[in-house]
Amino acid sequence: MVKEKLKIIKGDITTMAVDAVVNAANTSLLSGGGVDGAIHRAAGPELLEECKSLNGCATGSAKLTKGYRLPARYIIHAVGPVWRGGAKGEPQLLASCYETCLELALQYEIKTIAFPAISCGVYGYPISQAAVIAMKEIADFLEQHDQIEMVYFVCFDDSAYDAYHHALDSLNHD
Ligand code: AR6
Repeated sequence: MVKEKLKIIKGDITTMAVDAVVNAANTSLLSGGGVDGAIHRAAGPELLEECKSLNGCATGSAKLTKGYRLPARYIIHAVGPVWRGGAKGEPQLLASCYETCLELALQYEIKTIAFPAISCGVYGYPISQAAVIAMKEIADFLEQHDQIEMVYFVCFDDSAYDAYHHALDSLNHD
């Protein structure tokens, strides 16, 4: 029952006591605004030190660090695409972000993971379209791998919360 493992909540991802929280980072991995800034502030300066050693990250991919002062054990830094109208590979790149995060989760024996709406802030990806991609990628992955027990979609605003519920309702999974 994949749908039972998908939880949409409102809140601040930095407070989530899960095995891993996902960050919406940029290719430098050296922190920025939005959820990235919030995660770096909450995790403390050691996080930036580890990020400096990673040599950045390609768009559509992700890299893992420790969680430092966060309740979460790990942080998976994912780099989503900047929205340029939708015909520049944005859907594939966004899907690839989610997939890479989930592959890393498998590798690090992560059972609970929380995602923000990657690319839906500064990067301008329309939340209704991004939510469908996120839900589908995650549901398909959970169908194939039963290690992950719970996935949280952490929404900072009502539009994300509504978009995820809509995407969940239209999912072709139990
Ligand atoms: N908890 C959960 N969600 C949050 C939080 C939070 N504490 N703060 C913001 N959001 P954004 P992007 C939501 O802009 O679009 C950074 O500067 C926010 O409402 O953080 O992928 C990076 O360094 C939105 O729905 O990420 C990159 O340069 C979502 O998180 C760039 O922004 C993502 O918004 C990445 O842009």
